[in-house]
Amino acid sequence: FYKGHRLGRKDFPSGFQFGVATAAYQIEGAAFEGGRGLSIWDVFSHIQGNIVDGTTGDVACDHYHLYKDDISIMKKLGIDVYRFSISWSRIFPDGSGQLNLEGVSFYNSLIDCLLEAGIEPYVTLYHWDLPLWLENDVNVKGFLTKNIEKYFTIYAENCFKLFGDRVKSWVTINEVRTIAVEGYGDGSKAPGRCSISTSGIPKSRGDSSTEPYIVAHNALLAHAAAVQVYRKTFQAEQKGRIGIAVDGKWFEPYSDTSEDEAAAQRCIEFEIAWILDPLFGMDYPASMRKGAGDRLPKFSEEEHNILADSVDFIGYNYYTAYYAKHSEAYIEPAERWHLTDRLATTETSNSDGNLIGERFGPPDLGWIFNCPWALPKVLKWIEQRYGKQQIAKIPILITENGTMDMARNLPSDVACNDLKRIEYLKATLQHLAVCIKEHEYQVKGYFAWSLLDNFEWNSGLGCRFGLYYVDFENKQMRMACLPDCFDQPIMGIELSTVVATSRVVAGNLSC
Ligand code: GBH
Repeated sequence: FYKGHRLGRKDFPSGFQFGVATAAYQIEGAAFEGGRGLSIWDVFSHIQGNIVDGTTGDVACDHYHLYKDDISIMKKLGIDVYRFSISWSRIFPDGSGQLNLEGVSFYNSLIDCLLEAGIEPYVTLYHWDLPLWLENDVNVKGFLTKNIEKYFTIYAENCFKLFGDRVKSWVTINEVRTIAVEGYGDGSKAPGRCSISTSGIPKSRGDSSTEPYIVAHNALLAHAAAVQVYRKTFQAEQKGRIGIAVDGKWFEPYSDTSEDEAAAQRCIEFEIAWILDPLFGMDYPASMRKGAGDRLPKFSEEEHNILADSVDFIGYNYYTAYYAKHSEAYIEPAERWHLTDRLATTETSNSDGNLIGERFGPPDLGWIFNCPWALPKVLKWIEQRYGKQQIAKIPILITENGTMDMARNLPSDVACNDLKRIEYLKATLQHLAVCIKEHEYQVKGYFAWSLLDNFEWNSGLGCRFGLYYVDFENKQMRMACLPDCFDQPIMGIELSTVVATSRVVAGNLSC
């Protein structure tokens, strides 16, 4: 099947949707324009040492100004759906409760243009850029208190009201796990809280042994509350669907001992099931109750019930796999809580010395080991844990998938002929096509991460994931860099396509 086969839409079920994904802070720029208020990422990215290359999202891809050009290149890609996020602080810049109409009109125009181009919008309400006023409010403290639920619900309700006539697919929160672990566990992402700074970068003090669990709990409840509002007030009339996007790596056992096999299961539970179990009507995984004890919050019966019925679909962001090795070594939990509690370390090679997957770029950089084969394993694991019947009711979408090449910060001609990444995306899609066909997994769509090279959070602008290269030194010029990644007719991109500048392709649209 793989050799010489030209992958196309025919290899996927009818109605399967292809798209690309982005997030507001990573692409929009215009951080201080259009009445936008600050978010925790504006503060975090401006603190020296937080972003590896010292860049910020102040301008990023300047999508705020170039969005029409971007819709033109999306049209060229031939995608069905576009997943983007709304910047909460563009809608509610401060605590006054006043809508920022300039922000509203930006998203109105983006949505209208997409629809005109025949592309369906998939909107993420929260992709990590919490309004600063909510982080600083002592009664809210970002996601550290349950009060975030009230504010998230108000924000979500306004988005449904403003955009729900045209937006039919909503993702509440992107990657509760990453928010919790990287924002409050190791402090590598905003708000950068952790107990002990391992990198020498000053981080705001937090308690990493408890905060990630509290934050994930509050984020789940905020998600469920927003869904309730949608269900009660909007869904019948607007006829849309609402879900969440989760992440979590796949884990293979480090060796074939039963100890390491159990360790791999625990790791999957601490990443994927942590968030999915409550959404499928279960408590947090038993392994987490055991590992974290009283530090893991409990659900009231009401909360449990609300969560159990809070998704129309599950978005899964697939990136990588690791090996898991059993370990009882005590590591100060305040520092490395997630390793200690799950009694396992993560390894990149197994006991035979085999690397889990290839890494692109310099040998010691980047967290992604390219394992296209692991995506079907995750899908199978999800189906086995939650049951075929449940999954038939709650379909899955691959809401992100992609890879970076840390050496790709190169002149555009090299950067635009990124054969390794082309192979990776193709391989992942082939694995997906085969497993959907053979096992009838209910996967309804696939979004490549990302449309453009963008502000890759703490890895900065030098870490490039785009189907389109962005020249950050030269007016954020866009260039097609994966011309053959989706063989026709999947996304309809032509081999010879090199979009010289985004300006050239703009103008196809009348919006
Ligand atoms: C996604 O997160 C995000 O949704 C998206 O915004 C982002 O651009 C994309 O990934 C690419 O990174 O080993 O310390 O470097 C995926 C979840 C976030 C989990 C980064 C691993 C790196 C940890 N991943 N994290 S580290």
